[in-house]
Amino acid sequence: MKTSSALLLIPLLLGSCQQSSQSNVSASASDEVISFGKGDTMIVADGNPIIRHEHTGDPAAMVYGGQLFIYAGVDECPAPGQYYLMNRWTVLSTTDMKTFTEYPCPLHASDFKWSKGEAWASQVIERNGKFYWYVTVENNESDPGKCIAVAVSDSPIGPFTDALGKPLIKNSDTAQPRPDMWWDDIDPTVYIDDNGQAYLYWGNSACYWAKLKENMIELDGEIHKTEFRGPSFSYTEAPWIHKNGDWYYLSFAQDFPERIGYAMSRSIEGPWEYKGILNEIPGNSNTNHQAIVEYNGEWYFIYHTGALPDGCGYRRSVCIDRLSYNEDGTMQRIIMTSEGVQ
Ligand code: FUB
Repeated sequence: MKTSSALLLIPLLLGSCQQSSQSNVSASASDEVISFGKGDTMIVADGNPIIRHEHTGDPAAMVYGGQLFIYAGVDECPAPGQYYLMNRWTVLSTTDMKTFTEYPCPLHASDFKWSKGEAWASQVIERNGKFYWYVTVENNESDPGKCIAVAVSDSPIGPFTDALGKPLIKNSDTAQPRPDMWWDDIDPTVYIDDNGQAYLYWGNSACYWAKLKENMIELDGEIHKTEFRGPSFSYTEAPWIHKNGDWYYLSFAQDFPERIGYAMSRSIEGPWEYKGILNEIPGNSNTNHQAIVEYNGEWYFIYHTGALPDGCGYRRSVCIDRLSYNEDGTMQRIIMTSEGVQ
């Protein structure tokens, strides 16, 4: 157990595991908070970064069972190294945005036995009582390069198991913009539209999308490349889809070092109109990776920085700040704070 003025870590002995097949995806203050199992650690965050006992990057978020879940990759590169060393993902939940329960490791890159590991960016979504975790891993020599895999669980905290035994998307599935680009099939984001159709967006250098079948583990039709309208910009990676009112939002990392830009549309299939910068280059990190989520009536922007004392673009830390909209639906620039959202 570790205690500091900046962060309190408490080993947890929560109640017994209570699985649920409830399929609601949004929570209000009155929603019952469901316990899914024992946590390892309770974190009392004192501002940003919210997690300080390990390095975490590429956050994704999901509201389920009355709480907000955060999924992130764990950066294990020892200082002063400057390379990605990511073997596993972690999951935490909160009901007050200040105390976070971290659970036993729900998924390792090595759980995809056919892969060469590397736990890059990911996102979890619930459908029909099952939880689908779309992740980036390194494929084997059969189709070398980064690829997208999917794991499944009956619980938002796992354990998750490989759902397919092979990639959902592999490097050779996307020959554009360049067939030799081994790193373009990364950073999946998933969204279920109001009519029940599920969509997967992903990609570095190009933003790809495809429909998913009801079973969530097969593509439904061809792979498309997103064309953006409006001012020109340089799309990099890290797409995230969310909706507010009648507007769909596609946010992503642009440029390098990365800022977060975004586009808006009346349809999840576009056309997407580029709207400008949402978040600046984060402190001490060349990458920027966001999740945008509404929880208990407030909107949150969850991202990473290199803000810990030994931090950098390969030892990142998850942070949370508020997100606000303008009257016309555009989003106000994020103000990154050290105080956080408490
Ligand atoms: O964490 C590895 C890679 O860095 C992610 O896949 C990108 O989004 C960037 O954050």
